[in-house]
Amino acid sequence: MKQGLNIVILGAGESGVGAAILSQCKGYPVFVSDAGSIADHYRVTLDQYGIEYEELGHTKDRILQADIVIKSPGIPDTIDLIRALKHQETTIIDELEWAARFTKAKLIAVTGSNGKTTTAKLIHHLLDAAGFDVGLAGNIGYSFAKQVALSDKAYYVLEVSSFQLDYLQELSFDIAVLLNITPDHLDRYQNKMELYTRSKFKIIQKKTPEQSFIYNKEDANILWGIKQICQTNQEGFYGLEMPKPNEQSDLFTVSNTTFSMPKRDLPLQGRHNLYNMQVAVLVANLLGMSHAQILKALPTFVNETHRLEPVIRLQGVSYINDSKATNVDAVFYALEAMKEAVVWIAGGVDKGNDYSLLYPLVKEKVTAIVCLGKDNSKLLKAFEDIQPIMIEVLSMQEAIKVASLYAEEGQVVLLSPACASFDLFKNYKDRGDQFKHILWQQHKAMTEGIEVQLNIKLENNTVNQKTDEF
Ligand code: UMA
Repeated sequence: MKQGLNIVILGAGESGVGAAILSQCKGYPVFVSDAGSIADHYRVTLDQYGIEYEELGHTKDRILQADIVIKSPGIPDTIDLIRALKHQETTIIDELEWAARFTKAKLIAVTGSNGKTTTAKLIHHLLDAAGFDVGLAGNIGYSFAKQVALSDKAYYVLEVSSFQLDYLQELSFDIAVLLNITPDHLDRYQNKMELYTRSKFKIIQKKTPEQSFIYNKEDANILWGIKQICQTNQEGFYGLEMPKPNEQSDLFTVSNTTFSMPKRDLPLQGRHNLYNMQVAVLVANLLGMSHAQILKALPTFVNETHRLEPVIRLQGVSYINDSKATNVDAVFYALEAMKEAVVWIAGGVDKGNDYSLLYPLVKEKVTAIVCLGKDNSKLLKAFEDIQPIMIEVLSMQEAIKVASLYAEEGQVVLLSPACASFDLFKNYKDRGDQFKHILWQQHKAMTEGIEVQLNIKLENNTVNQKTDEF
């Protein structure tokens, strides 16, 4: 064991257990503390590695002895223990920062309010298809620390949430991507966009001139951040822009590169995805992938479920699962992408949403709103003047039943909640899976002879079931 560095890990979920394995493998004495009960599979792992831990409470005295505390991202800053650690100036870092100390890999970090998972996966897919030794980690899949400990790679694509960014200190990324900044998680940032924006900008706080920064050059919050927060010159900055809504060209092009390909060969639809694909191509280009390699790899990308996922057509009505849309901006792009009239299933736990951005699209496209949440008061108030048909429900079963009553042939039922899910569901995946499962049961129950298109992929992902988007 290495002497002299007393490491305490707070939280024994994916992040904490990964950090504990890495610390143990590198010879550091480590103690894991969890306020709740530790999930069985994580407890087994801690036992296997002989890592000391406690659960059902944090022993404050012991934790305050730590030289370094590695804090799981889901633990709020406001708990007493974190306040006490900060008060005595104990170093608190995120698992990403800890893991990065033990790898020589090139790091590509992707953050933003929307599109991070898709973009991180796109970049990973392009590099992987071209034969790079590349891992995908961060706010997705197995923790970065665990991968560094057990199967280190030459490159990592890291999806990075603002909770993870909050505790970055020295870490910088070879390529940092800031996709967009729109209101999200404001409950964690005292309802202040400035604090949330500052958190996002930590992604380049230690950037060197050789490192690259890709950002949306039309995003007002990002432009504010570049002006107010960036201290240094703008070497290695690459601004991209979202294609315009009326953009007619059949060609997909990426500025800062000479890459182009026919839009019909692209794997994803929607303006927001054109932007995400531009970012991924630019990253691949910066890392030396040839146009021929990108041309070959991009069309074979398969997106995750729960993102504008067409599920089924029943009696002429199309059902679309966009359960991952847990903020207003994501719903904006979902509604924008709809060509037909929409019965919109929304609601859940509001994260400080300002729904006014959606008013024009709701006026234009939405024929009824099904409010699926325990407390729908904010949603009801926001839309009462523009949509007279609003029905409150308390289960997915009811939501589908009501939506199908209001949806007419040729229309769409869109589950795109703009809210977190944990009032009625385990997480957004559970919410989307229930939507798909009920539709599938309905289809089975229906008599033969009705035209049905099926596309159901139920997930069975035991690792990192997102607790939710907060
Ligand atoms: N806990 C304490 N003390 C507390 C509060 C919680 O010990 O005061 C314990 C809980 O009992 C639990 C553990 O902390 O056992 C959970 O920690 P966590 O919530 O940080 O969850 P992890 O399993 O470690 O997963 C975290 C990220 N979770 C969050 O940010 C909420 C995962 O992102 C990430 O993939 C993982 O680290 C990787 O290392 C998930 C997520 O939902 C997918 N992210 C949010 C989002 O996408 O919107 C930000």
